[in-house]
Amino acid sequence: MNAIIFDLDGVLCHTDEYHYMAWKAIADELHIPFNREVNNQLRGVSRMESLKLILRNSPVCYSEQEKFLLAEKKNNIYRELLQNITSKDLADGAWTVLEKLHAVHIPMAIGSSSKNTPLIVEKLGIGKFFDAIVDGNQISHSKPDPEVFLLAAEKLHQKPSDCLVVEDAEAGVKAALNGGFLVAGIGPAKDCPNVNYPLLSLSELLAVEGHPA
Ligand code: B16
Ligand code: MG
Repeated sequence: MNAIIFDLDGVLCHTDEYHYMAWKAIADELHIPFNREVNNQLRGVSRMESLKLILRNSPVCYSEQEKFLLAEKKNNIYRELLQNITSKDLADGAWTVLEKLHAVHIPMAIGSSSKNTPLIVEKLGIGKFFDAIVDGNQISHSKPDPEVFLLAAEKLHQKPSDCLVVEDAEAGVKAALNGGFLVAGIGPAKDCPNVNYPLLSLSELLAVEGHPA
């Protein structure tokens, strides 16, 4: 393994909780049942795909224009919640792990479905650790398509089989496996089928086999 590609929401930070709060506000307004279990199915899935999954539980048929406005409304609530995040909102151990891997010159990238990645990275102050950042603004196919990770590997000048993807979502694990990457699963993705490294914490990355840190 030569390089590491990190998912963002749910791996490096817990903005997944803010996604939940924003979608819950929209679902409540539309009287659609929504809970953390449904929210977990949205991990790693693009904004519009997430909305489609939520609207499956509604008897109402929404036009494309209405769906666009609902997604925009959700994003405005989400971005409002993001305004106050700082490096304190990083996942446990994330800063130390990034600092240590950076110090030993492991090429690192972010591979996220989120179009809000630039704002989140800036608020967390972690941009300096990464050689490449690929997000929802640069891709046409969302996870489980491997596009986001393939582009990240290309930017790192690495073959997929030489990169380890760190993911918290089933869609993300599938994307990585579909692209021929090694995968470390954390949180809900720890128990996904075919994960190469189930992680209880990010710091376990420092002990991954073939890793020079
Ligand atoms: P946005 P990741 C994903 O980020 C989130 O897990 C998912 O819940 C969200 O719908 C998606 O980004 C799109 O986010 O609305 O900000 O563009 O886990 O791939 O880093
Ligand atoms: Mg994620």
